[in-house]
Amino acid sequence: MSRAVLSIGSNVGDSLAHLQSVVDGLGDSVVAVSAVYSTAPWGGVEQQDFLNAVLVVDDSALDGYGWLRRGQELETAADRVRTERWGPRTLDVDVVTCGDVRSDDPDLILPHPRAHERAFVLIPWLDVDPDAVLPVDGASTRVDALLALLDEDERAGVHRTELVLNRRSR
Ligand code: PH2
Ligand code: MG
Ligand code: MG
Repeated sequence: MSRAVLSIGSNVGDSLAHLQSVVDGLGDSVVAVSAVYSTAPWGGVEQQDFLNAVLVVDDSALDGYGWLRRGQELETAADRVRTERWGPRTLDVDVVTCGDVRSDDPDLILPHPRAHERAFVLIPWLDVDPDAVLPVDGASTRVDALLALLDEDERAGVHRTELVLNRRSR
């Protein structure tokens, strides 16, 4: 079994459709889908707000690299162009955690090294797993506690929307 937490985001084109393409593309592997959030851009690049969501996914055939590859395939299918770091994008699929795997491979650092700083990851994650835990600097920490440590400004930039990602019936 390989259960992973994915953060998905978009701020170019039909962002809801791009997020939905991930849910559709991962099909039966999708275990849980958060609400969709409108989020202020993180990282200092002036750009449009994002739509963000978090998925819990499970597939015994995929390890962390497998999830990374599936995410990159979905980004390519959404015509993702790699330009500016932390800049605008049609679709971003990031592996936040993959079970208890820790990796310092620059191509796939696990857990995601900046997830704990990002309200746009932590808030939707709590939707799908209110007891979620994230190792930070080697110490397992509750995600709700990490969220409470963030600046109020960071949390205030994340707004739940009425938009919904649909899991197709099986
Ligand atoms: N992704 C980035 C950079 N900044 N900001 C928000 N709000 N949401 C994102 O998904 C995001 C971002 C690069 O991956
Ligand atoms: Mg990202
Ligand atoms: Mg990414």
